Amino acid sequence: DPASSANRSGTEKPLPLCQEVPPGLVGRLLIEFNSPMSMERVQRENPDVQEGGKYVPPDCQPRQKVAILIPFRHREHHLRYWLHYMHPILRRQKVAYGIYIINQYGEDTFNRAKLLNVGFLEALKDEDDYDCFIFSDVDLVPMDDRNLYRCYEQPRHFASAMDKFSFRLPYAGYFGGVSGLSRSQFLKINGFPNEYWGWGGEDDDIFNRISLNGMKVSRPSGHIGRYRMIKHERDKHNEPNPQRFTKIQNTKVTMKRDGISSLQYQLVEVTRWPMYTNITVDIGKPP
Ligand code: UDH
Ligand code: NGS
Repeated sequence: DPASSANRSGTEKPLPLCQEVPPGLVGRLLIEFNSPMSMERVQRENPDVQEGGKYVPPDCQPRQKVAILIPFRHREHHLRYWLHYMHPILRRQKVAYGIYIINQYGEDTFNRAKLLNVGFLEALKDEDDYDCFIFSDVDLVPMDDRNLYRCYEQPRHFASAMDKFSFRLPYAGYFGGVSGLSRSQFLKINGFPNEYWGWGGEDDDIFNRISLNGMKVSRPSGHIGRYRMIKHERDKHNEPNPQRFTKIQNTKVTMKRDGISSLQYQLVEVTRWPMYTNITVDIGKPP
């Protein structure tokens, strides 16, 4: 029971609520991707992470339970860096969490937002009491642990200052990279669009959904919201989607029918690895 701890006489005493601002944060971090990383090392350095990549603070009662969802295909070397940096950061941030890799089955066109919709439902199937869902690209690591991975009064955009954009927002409505919505915020916007196949625009559609439903994106300051991205070439089967510009003009109409309410997929396999849960899913292909 995470809410209590055994004392010496064998009776249980309740744990205090975790502090709003965790006391063990270190602030600015050195993040680099030069030397190769092994999963053995990640496991050795994170012995307190439970099977499936789950963690509960041992010394206080967490305020939120967070599912972290990563859209994924063929990025194993990025995942090792991500886990290496993120498990210690999340531990210091004092939330209960689970890491879910949503792995697209087959070689058809990639669909980031649809994978994230699958992640939302599958995480809740795994543990029905997640309060908060954080959607992270596998190649993005925060440079400051004061950027707290939890949910806020308004939908959160965490990656407000990425290195590839010279540590600034590329445009005011940018919602890509790392974002987070509470369960009710996510359901209010009917989840994410399923119909963006290939690269681009799905994050803008999500931003539109948030605004059209009367919410306002919140962000950490540029000083705290800094990120390093692992440099990489464009993936195969994730070419820029030529329909993305017209699609983002129509969010107001499409969000009602296209979203978590219309999601269809075939689960292929769920595997609980020591550092994460892998969900392989067949999401089909573009019409
Ligand atoms: N992703 C995968 N596998 C893929 C495609 C995407 O895992 O084949 C996931 C991954 O989590 C990634 C995220 O989807 O971080 C976003 O996709 P992306 O990294 O391709 O998007 P980004 O905008 O890069 O980062 C686009 C290509 C840039 C080419 C630059 C060449 N110098
Ligand atoms: C916009 C894309 C977004 C993308 C952002 C940053 O133009 O999906 O650029 O792209 N929107 C459209 O294409 C409609 S990046 O510099 O990371 O390649 O996230």
